[in-house]
Amino acid sequence: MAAPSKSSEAMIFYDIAMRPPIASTCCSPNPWKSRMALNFKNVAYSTTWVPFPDVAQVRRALDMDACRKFGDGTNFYTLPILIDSDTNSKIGDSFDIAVYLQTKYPNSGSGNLFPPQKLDFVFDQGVPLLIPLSDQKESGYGEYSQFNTSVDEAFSNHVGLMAHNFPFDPVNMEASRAEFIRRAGLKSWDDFDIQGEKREKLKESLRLMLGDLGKLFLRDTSGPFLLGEQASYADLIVGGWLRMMRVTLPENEWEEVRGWHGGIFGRLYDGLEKYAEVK
Ligand SMILES: N[C@@H](CCC(=O)N[C@@H](CS)C(=O)NCC(=O)O)C(=O)O
Repeated sequence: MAAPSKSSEAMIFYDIAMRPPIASTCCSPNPWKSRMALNFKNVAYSTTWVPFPDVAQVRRALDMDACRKFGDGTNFYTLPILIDSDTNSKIGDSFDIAVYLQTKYPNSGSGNLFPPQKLDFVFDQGVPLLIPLSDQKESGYGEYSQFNTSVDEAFSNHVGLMAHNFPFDPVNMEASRAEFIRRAGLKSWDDFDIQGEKREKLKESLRLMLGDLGKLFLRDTSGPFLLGEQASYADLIVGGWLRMMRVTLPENEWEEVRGWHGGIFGRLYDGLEKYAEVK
């Protein structure tokens, strides 16, 4: 693996802090995509952990525009952000971060994040999302960008299974929950607790969606990744959501998910462990 250059040590990666121990509770899918991309490229960086209620303020203080909007059109300030003082770059979207890393470090670490491949996963059975996704931008990696949007949409349609278990830090739990309640237009935190028949239905929908997504992983079964033994950013995109599910689903359900469809997603999760170090 290529050794990180001295200048790259200046990179700072911003993620959302959950309750201690942070390294095992962090569960935001988009920051996870970037963490795995940084580790894939084997570049040096440090993480700045931002308390959930401070995300907007931190992003604005860095003089960065929002890359996402709420349903009512107001700005939704998000992480991850990557700051590279070496090139005077501030990047505030996980897909842009992956493209930036690929451009700056084309051959480092595990190699190309964007090897050519067909990523024809379409998710079209969902309901409109409570918070719309970011618009896609021209990146030169259209197939990956489309896949990122489809995967985000597919998993976002199932966050109802995960929200109630969000591991907020006790120091800001009340404010964090209040913000979730406000966004969802609900009355209390208990309203996020989906149980019984409604939960089983949503779980079945998740299982079917993963079955469709899993078909792409059956084209090359020589390894856990879409291209067999060679990981790419597409695997990291799915892996970010697997990380969220591992932390926020009840343990027995996470074990079920790992085993669905012949264990495709359990194997993917395990295969990505080598890029999952929290630094
Ligand atoms: N398109 C953006 C979306 C980023 C995003 O939605 N980040 C979420 C975490 S996964 C966030 O920062 N949420 C802050 C909040 O909910 O207040 C990206 O890929 O970076």
